[in-house]
Amino acid sequence: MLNHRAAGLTDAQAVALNRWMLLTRRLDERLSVLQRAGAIPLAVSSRGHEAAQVGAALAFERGVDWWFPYYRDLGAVLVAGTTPLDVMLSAFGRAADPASGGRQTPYNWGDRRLNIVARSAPVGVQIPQAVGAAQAAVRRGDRTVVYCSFGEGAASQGDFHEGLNWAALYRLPVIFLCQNNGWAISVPAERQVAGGSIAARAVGYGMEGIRVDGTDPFAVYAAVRRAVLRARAGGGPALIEARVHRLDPHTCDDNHATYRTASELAAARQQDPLPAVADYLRRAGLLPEERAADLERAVAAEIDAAEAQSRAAPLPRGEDALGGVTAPPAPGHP
Ligand SMILES: Cc1ncc(C[n+]2csc(CCOP(=O)(O)OP(=O)(O)O)c2C)c(N)n1
Repeated sequence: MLNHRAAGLTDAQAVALNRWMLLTRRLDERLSVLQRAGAIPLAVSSRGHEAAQVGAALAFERGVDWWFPYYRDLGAVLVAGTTPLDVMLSAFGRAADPASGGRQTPYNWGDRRLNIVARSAPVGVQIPQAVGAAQAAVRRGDRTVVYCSFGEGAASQGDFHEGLNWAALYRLPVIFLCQNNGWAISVPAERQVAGGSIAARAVGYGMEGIRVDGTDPFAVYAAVRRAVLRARAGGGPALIEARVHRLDPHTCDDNHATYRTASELAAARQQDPLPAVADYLRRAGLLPEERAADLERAVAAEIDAAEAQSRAAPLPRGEDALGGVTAPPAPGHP
């Protein structure tokens, strides 16, 4: 693991990074339990992706930058400002859900207050949208950089190629983060990624491509931070491929034991970023055991409160069911 100071993080920032990763993991686990209990309809696990998501998201500026995350991006949207309560309100389909008022499938993150733009279900559609937002930022003359994230499966879509071409052509401030977990549901990367590397494609577009160990949050932070600073200074986009492991099935509706071997899964679990970062901080003297236990308790309490508040929150009104999901209807339209 890269030394956190070498990555440009203070001790306090490294400790905070670990807290974001833990919050992501524990919230994710709670959502899975709630789904299994029949309390919520869907769980899309981010387990194994936390280091890539949190490390990358911390390199951006809240309130200035724009976010085009994908469904597995729980860690990124938390860092962007989404609270566990917002996540639970969405999971329980409550009216106060900031993404869609409880009317969109959960995990389609969105929040106007935080510049998080809701995506729709086809994979990769957020890529040209993110490029458009970056172009708008340049035209407005503001200093926004855009976070655009997706899996390697989405990188096989036409939207990926169009988006990267346009972003490079106009040197737009957008960072493309490919979280490569080697699987698009049950299809292994070898069967749908030509050339074997997503990052290597960047050369063809004339932008920098970087491959980084997505289980090392400090290495991801350093790589993304450098790209963000360059993009903010007018240096154009970058494509960052973070190699991660998907520790869970694609979603709660999938059983990966039917297409992954026990030995592949066991090897992936050996590279779980959560214990690795906690261990790094403990050895650096930044997270003594009693503080780690306090942190677990505080995170659990935050999640308990979010769940209880969401369970008690009102559902959307039936009269609103046919209204716009992410925007009010255009004039003249119902
Ligand atoms: C255009 C399109 N094709 C297929 C699907 C069905 N689908 C949903 S998620 C997914 C896998 C995408 O894998 P990847 O982009 O690698 O991300 P991961 O889920 O592995 O994080 C697929 C095929 C879809 N939503 N949209």
